[in-house]
Amino acid sequence: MPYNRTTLTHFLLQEQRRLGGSGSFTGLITDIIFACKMISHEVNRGALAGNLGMAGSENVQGEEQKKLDVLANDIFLHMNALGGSYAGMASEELEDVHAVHGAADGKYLLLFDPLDGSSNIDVNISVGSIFSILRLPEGCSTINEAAFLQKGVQQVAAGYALYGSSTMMVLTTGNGVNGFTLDNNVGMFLLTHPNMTIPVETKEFAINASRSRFWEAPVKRYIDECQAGKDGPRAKDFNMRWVASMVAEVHRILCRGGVFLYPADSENIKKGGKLRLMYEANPMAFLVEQAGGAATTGRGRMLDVAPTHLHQRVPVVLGSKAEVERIGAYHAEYDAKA
Ligand code: AHM
Ligand code: MG
Repeated sequence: MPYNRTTLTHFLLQEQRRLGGSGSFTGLITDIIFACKMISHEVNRGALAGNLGMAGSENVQGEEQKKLDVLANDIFLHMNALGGSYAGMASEELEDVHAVHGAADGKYLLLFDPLDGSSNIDVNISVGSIFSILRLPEGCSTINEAAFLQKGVQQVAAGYALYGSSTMMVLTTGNGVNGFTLDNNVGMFLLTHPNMTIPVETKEFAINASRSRFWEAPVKRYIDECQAGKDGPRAKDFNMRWVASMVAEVHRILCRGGVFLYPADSENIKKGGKLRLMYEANPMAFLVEQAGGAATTGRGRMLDVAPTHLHQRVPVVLGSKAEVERIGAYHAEYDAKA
């Protein structure tokens, strides 16, 4: 067993020393680590613990909640209130923001999707937790929605836990991206994927092709060109993946490149898109940029989107830089002609 590896806690302490500041990444991340270990355990026990199936309730988005959605949300809320770093939290599963009682000194805000990709829970396919950390705005004394409405560029840290064939925590504090694998025997995340970097070029795309009849022309053009392979304008064959778990898709892209699209289409545009800006798109965009990739809405950098509401949805295009830029150019060409 490789006990010469760096633990996530030691990695955070090193980062803190390197930055020389008084900010405590360890304090901010420690409770997230606990929460994700607990969720990993519950996901892993699955049917044995009676964790599969529906909870019989709906979240703010009108989506039916799974038992594990509710359990993961409760774990995140409980664990992250304990350390006192967070003055407030917001979750995909909660309509309103959650003020942390007794955390008057909390200087940060935590946003999370406690269990993303939950359509995969009952069929034992990878799911994950996504989190984004913001500073509590200067002088803010009331924890309300306005306090959370900050652009993605203002994130202090972001990451995800992937509950896959192994459990991993992938994290950025604005200084690259590092991946840690949970060693269940000792209950610690160990550094296994230092300096994760997305290759600039790729031959792999991910999109829910069942929605192709709703796509806008630039998205259709991009996918058609990929599918035309060697004989088409790209002059190379592309492969396709769709896990329907954004965490798993982003993890694959961080490991071997690729591009992921959940674009606005003629159906989902009524809601602004499918994925949520504050606790899905922004943290993933921060990670992807820190790994040398790019993340946009198709029409502008994701991290520059000015949020208007907590559960706002956005179109998402992220991954290998050259592909994301190409998709952006196709949108710009199309818009210029419109
Ligand atoms: P969720 O937060 O309700 O699980 O929804 C988000 C998920 C993403 O992980 C994934 O990319 C997408 O929804 C899959 O959507 P679809 O069911 O259209 O394939
Ligand atoms: Mg989600």
